[in-house]
Amino acid sequence: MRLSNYFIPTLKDNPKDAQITSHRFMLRAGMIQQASAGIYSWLPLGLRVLKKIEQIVREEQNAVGAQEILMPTIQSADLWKESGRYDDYGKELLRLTDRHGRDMLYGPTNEEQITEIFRTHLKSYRSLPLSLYHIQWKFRDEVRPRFGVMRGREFLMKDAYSFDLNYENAIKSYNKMFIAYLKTYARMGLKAIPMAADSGPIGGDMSHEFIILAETGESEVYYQKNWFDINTLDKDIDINGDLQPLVDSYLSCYAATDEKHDPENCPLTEEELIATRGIEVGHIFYFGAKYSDALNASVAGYDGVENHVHMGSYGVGVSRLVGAIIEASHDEKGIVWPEAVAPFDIGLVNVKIDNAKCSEICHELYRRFHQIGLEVLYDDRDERTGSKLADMDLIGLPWQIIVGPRGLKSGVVELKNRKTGSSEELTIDEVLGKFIN
Ligand code: P5A
Repeated sequence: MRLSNYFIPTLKDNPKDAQITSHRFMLRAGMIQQASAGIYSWLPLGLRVLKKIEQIVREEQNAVGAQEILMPTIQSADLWKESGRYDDYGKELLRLTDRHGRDMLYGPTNEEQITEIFRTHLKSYRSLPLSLYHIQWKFRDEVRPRFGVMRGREFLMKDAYSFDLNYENAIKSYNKMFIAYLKTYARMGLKAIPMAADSGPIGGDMSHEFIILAETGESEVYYQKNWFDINTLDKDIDINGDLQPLVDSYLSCYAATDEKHDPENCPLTEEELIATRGIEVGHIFYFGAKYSDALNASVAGYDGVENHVHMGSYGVGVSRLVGAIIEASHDEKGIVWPEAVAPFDIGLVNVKIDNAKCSEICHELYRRFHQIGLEVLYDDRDERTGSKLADMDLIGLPWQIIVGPRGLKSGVVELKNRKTGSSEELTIDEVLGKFIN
């Protein structure tokens, strides 16, 4: 992509109303634009990151056998009246009336809608276990939308729903998601701690939030000091094996959100406990037959007797993750994208666009990287070098290649690693070699 005609409306100065780093950098890097309170348009650079995150989430859901569907954003209020949540959900639920006077709502979550799909089609235990998910916009009329995409009113969520015949099988489905979540966040370069949490308006008596540690997080959290030494994620977990011992080993390490943390009964000494803040990037729930009872979703069991299915639901804050990753990975100059979610792999800076040699080398590098499937953002703008380099640091692509006339005289370009800041002078072949191998 050529920066000269790519739509990245970067800002030189800090926007006044952005209180936290990720919000500031997202606005300054031209990733999003506020449409109204807590509602954002995603501009090209922001949308690229959102799509990369979405794809990682999708791959890890598929890997545990969940099947992708797409439910609508607008739902009929009737189902919510059946479940009882139409009255319970309160002012966060955006209620609408269509031209026929029918009550509708913009979905804040989809437990009712999915239960309706299930009860229409599935009647036998032979269809179980079943997990379905979608990645869809949600709306919650939050009292205090803030921190940009972190607490929006409209936000993108991956929500999965599991259906099982009994408690034992439902816990197996829960454990699969538990491990899938740890893998998902690790792929994005994040260290997420699963923490005992309150289940709130979703319900049920077992739920875990996945928390990224960050001073700017909205949640107060408590965890065992050596948590990260004890818990390392093995890449080759057999997802179809018995996951209970693994999940138990995670959960045996103390970690709780403030709703669940009880200082009186905490098993740790003051030295062993860390009290800090975190960002909730996911939340999983087991709520048994709460919705299947209310909406009468049942299957015939092995003995022919009807059972209300046991359900769980599993949320990932996809749009929140864009902000959370920036909170976890930035410096004073800008964003430092982990490679897996970076909007482009390489930023190519042409220091002097009116120098024929510089442009020729840039074009050649651009073409060769494209051939090997790497995404390059090519800064071919007629701007001062200083401001081009500052923009590249702000945008935060993992690698920068800086092509200037002085280096080319001795046949080299500069390759800079955004994360470490280290840079080396390499010939064109050497640079290509770094990425091809
Ligand atoms: C689980 C999936 C649910 O809604 N029903 C379907 C369950 N859970 S949850 O905890 O309420 O939300 C799941 C994740 O969505 C993100 N999130 C938000 N992101 C941005 N702005 C918001 N206002 C917002 N509210 C929730 C969080 O990451 C949360 O863990």
